[in-house]
Amino acid sequence: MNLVIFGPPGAGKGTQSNFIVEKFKLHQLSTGDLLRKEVKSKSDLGIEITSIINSGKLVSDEIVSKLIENYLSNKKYKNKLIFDGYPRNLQQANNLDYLLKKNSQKISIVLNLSVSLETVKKRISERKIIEKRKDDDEVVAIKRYETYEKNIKPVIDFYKKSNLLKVVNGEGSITEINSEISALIEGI
Ligand code: B4P
Repeated sequence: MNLVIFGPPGAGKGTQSNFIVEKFKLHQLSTGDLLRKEVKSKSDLGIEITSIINSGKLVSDEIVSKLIENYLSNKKYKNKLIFDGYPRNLQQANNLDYLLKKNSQKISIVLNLSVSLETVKKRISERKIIEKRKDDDEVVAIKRYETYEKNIKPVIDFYKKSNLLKVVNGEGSITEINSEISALIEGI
């Protein structure tokens, strides 16, 4: 089973993906984490994307697509992937569809983790104290939320058409959301 989880930055995608990895023995593919790893390694790509991430904008579709394809073409992860934070816009949704077909795979469920801007601001300010991420600044967090909202609507419509979309209330406690997601996956 492959699964997509999306929601604004700070919605709890990473938190819930960790739970799904443990319970359903899948592999998490977080585009945010992969991009942050590149930044940390100070590779040419990392240097190129540092200012993009720190300003709250999206990294180019081409760069993210290359990162995704490395996983989809790897037999070790076949039908075992959680796409965390990908797709983020319609072009990425079409690209994922293309790459899945090319690698004889499909998506079984799409989880839309829905949270308000107020909740995002609160969680990101708390995380900043612990993790000290440069993009966890309130002004950047608002920009990230707006970028997300602007791009995600066509993605939601895309997955509604294929009947894969499930909206999850991301405002609850971590364990409440764990239970809701478990029930949805077990119901496939
Ligand atoms: P992301 O990686 O998506 O952002 P994130 O802030 O890590 O979000 P996540 O939802 O995983 O939050 P977490 O579980 O940590 O994006 C970062 C940047 O990368 C983007 O702005 C963009 O530039 C770039 N990017 C990523 N994907 C891209 C793509 N496909 N294309 C182009 N660019 C892309 O949860 C947040 C905090 O809340 C944690 O501290 C957690 O402990 C807490 N929390 C979680 N759930 C909670 C709950 N239910 N109650 C209370 N606290 C909770």
